Amino acid sequence: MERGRAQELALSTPQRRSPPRRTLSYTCPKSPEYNYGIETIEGPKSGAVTQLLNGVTCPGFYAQVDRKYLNSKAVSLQKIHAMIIGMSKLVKIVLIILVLVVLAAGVWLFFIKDDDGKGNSATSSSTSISTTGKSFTFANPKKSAHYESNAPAHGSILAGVPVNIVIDFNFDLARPSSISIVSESKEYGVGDTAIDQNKLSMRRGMDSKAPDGLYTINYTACWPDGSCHDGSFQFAIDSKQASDFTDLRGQKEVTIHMSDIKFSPTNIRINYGTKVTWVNDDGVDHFVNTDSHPAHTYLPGMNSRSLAKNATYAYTFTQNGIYPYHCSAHASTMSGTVLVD
Ligand SMILES: [Cu+2]
Repeated sequence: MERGRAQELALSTPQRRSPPRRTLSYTCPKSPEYNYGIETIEGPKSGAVTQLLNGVTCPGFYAQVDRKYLNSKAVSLQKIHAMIIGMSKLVKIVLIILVLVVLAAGVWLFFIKDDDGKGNSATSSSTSISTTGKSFTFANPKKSAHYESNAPAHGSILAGVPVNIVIDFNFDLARPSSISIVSESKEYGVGDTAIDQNKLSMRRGMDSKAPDGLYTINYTACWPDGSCHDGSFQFAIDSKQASDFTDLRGQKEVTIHMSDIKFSPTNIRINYGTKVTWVNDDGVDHFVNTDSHPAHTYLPGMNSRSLAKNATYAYTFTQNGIYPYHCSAHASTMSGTVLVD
């Protein structure tokens, strides 16, 4: 330490006691020959500025030390420290609880927001009314990991029994993935669940004599690493809706026009073995694509190529059931249904 100008002060953290104490190590600048050594002062308070030590005064120095002490960050922290130490136990507990409540609220808000984003809440439902006035209440679907779409669509009310249930994913499926089709505790799935060749869809046939009602599809999707995830969705069958379909039964061949961005007639009823031909009357290209969109997996063999103006496409129906389809170029507005019985 350089004598004469040394004004070093080492402030050590006070021990846990009240009032706080400080320890100062200093040298009097005006009388460098006197090293006062270490002195402990009760404080901080400005009243301590002029002290007599060993009978020698060091005017101004105490005031300087005291000001530095009061203005320093160390003092600010010390004040907070002292305040906390000085608090009653009850106040401390209340403060801790307050901090925990704020943290918990933050976490809760974060996860609620996350759930909304996924639309994956199982707590709400929606009600739909069929064309015959029958009402069905559908629970919110539960989407498994890697889920993309399914056919028939969740919440749809069908005029006939689906020929199969298809669920699409964005990851390779593996055994033992499975689909269950249940109405009023009875299983209507037929045969084993099959994984498509591209491994992105799985399907299961359905009992063609399944009655009207609400159906719940519970599925387990498994991946090559052996892990599995569950999901579910619902649809309903109200066969009386078939009376609203254009009845083309008794004809071996029928025609559907693609006109003004619509399938016309939109919903048709035909017999088993009938050949349906679609004709594009519009200036824009159309498609015949089975649901869902854009997977088109309900009945891949029924999907057409792109159909330009005046192009035609034909498909012969050889299985009873309902066939929901759409044009993938106008998926949101251009759809139709074929009912075979
Ligand atoms: Cu189209």
